[in-house]
Amino acid sequence: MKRRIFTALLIGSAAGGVARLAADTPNEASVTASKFEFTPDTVKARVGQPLTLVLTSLDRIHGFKMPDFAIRTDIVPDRETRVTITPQKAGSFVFFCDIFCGDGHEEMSGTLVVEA
Ligand SMILES: [Cu+2]
Repeated sequence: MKRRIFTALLIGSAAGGVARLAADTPNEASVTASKFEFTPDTVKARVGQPLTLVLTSLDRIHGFKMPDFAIRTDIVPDRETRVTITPQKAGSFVFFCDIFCGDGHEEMSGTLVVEA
């Protein structure tokens, strides 16, 4: 019985979260790093809408660099690294791994697609 009430509360607060999205609670996009790719390698965002990238690694430390947003961080295994951006213009912006992680490192990149 107690469990049911708890579940109802959870759903209630989740619905509240959705309502707040329209205001300024960041949307979230999960991106997983592994040798030698980001999954997904395309992330969508909207102009003026905050987006939190939730970065995780499956194997080793990778880097995450997105020069157009002046962002760089490590992505450490077994840890979530969260970065919030608010794009100010539409376009395609590259992100890539900037920690040498092996033979395919140079190919390890992705694109943030910002729509108006
Ligand atoms: Cu790398």
